[in-house]
Amino acid sequence: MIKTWRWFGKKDSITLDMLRQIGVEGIVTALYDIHPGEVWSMEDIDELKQTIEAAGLVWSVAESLPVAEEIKYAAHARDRLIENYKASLVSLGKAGVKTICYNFMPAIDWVRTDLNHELPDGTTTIYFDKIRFACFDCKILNRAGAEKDYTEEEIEKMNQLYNKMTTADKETLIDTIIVKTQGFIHRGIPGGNSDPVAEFKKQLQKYAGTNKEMLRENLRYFLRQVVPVAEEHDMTLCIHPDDPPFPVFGLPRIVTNEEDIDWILRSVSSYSNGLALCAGSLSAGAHNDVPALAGKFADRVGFAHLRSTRLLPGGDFMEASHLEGNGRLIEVIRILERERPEIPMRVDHGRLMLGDGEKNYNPGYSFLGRMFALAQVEGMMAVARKEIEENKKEIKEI
Ligand code: DNO
Repeated sequence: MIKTWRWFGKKDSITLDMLRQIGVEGIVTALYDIHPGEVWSMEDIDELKQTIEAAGLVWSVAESLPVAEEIKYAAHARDRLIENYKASLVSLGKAGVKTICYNFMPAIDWVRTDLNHELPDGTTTIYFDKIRFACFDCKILNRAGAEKDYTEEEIEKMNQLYNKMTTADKETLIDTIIVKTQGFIHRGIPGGNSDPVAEFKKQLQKYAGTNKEMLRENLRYFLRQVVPVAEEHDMTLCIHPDDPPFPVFGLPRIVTNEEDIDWILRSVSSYSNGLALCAGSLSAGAHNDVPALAGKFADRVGFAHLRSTRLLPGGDFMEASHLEGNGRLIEVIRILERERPEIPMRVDHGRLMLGDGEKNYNPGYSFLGRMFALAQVEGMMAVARKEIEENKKEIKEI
């Protein structure tokens, strides 16, 4: 697979020159200043492409070309916004950026409750704590009916924790769940960050009455219009799984397991309707066997996110080392190196280590932590390639 790296544009303190030195081959990036729903102009795309190429690299993947919320909840404006999406796709296609990653998570992208969870070795990682999450959901957000989503035991633990939380703890939790993590990927939660909790509530309300079937239909409606454009320009649209792959905030989720992925890939049967196999997101669901998913959907995987999570008691999970955890990356890599050696892959969510913490990197997107993970993944890729070669030799000899 092609070794790519998520780079946050010229504002990123990690430079393209640094990436070339560590063996990165392709860049995964986006026009971060453009609001979801607005058209990516040819001029802006070209400028970014030239910056990347001047550093001796290529722009491999646009991640994300975000899908406007109005498309997800089927507002009147969706047709106009889908036209905008198509226009951005055409320009990306003309610029030679052929792999597009997007998600269809309502209202919120990835969710974590702690961005600096300390590990015994002194590094830190990102963490999802179910009880802390329940504090945000039931007490801070005060979502109607939220308590129904938790067991009695969980509610009791939540009350205990909430009573101990200081105002600063509550602010940090708000910042972690809906400001910081959402801020650097899609310019924050829609509506702005002046009163994030109020804005987020408004956003959730837009989905009142939208169930799983309806959300699926809204995705199909979108795909039926954009996939033909992608086909025409020889592009692959890769849907990113929901992170975490289980319901949050009472919102429907449609990219959580084998059945969901199967439904999506069949809903518009085209190689341009593909999957971003995020081993990390899928691994946070105990129901998912990630290597089995990689095997089953290999021919439709257009992009891979390589990371892994460790599932903990009580519904918590955290990022595991890339060599461990429920993502079982070595097995995933063996399959993808055999079936899809031409696709881009990137490591995702490295730990903070050796001074990364002082650098103000985006959560999950450290330099040294990700570089370390990339080295581990490269090692696994080298083993997988060697095995494939040996296997070919053996077959010839027979
Ligand atoms: C989190 C990322 C996601 C991903 C988008 C793709 O770290 O993997 O934000 O980029 O969901 O649309």
